[in-house]
Amino acid sequence: MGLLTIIRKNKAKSKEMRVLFLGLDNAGKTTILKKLNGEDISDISPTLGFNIKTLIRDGYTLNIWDVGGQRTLRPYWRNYFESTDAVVWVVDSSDRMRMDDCRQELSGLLQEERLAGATLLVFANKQDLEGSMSLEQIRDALQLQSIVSHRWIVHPCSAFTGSGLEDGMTWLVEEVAGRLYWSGLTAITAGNGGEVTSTRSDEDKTRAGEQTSLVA
Ligand SMILES: Nc1nc2c(ncn2[C@@H]2O[C@H](COP(=O)(O)OP(=O)(O)OP(=O)(O)O)[C@@H](O)[C@H]2O)c(=O)[nH]1
Ligand SMILES: [Mg+2]
Repeated sequence: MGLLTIIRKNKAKSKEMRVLFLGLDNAGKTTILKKLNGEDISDISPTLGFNIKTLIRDGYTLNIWDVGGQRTLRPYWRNYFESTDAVVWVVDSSDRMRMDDCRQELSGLLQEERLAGATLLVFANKQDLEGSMSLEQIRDALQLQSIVSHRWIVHPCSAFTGSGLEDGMTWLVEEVAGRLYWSGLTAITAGNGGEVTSTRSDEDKTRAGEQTSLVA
């Protein structure tokens, strides 16, 4: 029995996934996680270390690490890379000024060897804010289409309204499960491009007045 088969069998038994929530400070990582967990989101402070949350989705246990994104804390991100199945990169879609910083940090992250196999979900958060960047603008600003090393998706959401959160996580779980547990059935090749989806609420769509679905 090959090593990969043994790893898959063990993973299949536990049905666990390790997910890392990263992104610049103020992006909304902690708020998203609290919203997903049904907690109060009215009083959230910047994360100075990390939070761990366990969510159950589609029969899988997601062990989620939410690490503070302030510049001085970013060098510590690497302490959390080991055995990561998926990275959720959270973006403040209204923070145009720091989009280039955001691109650089993501680009550096994707070069990490220990994250080589990880699936990437980009959450374009704060879509409830007037003037937030569209999915296409975020895809272009972060140069997502040049990513060939990871399977990725960019997904709109709002931690405030909750829109898009569950859809994004559903994609993530299916994607990781397909790769880790059912790879014999689902052929997913690293580097085969990504997708831009839009599942914004009708209200958001109306406000944005733009296209609602795009596949790259
Ligand atoms: N309007 C709006 N504000 C949001 C949303 N999500 C988060 N925020 C606000 O953005 C601020 C930062 O949210 P956090 O969840 O602390 O951000 P973070 O990414 O965890 O930040 P660090 O812990 O510093 O890395 C808070 O004031 C939140 O209330 C959203 O979807 N819409
Ligand atoms: Mg936080």
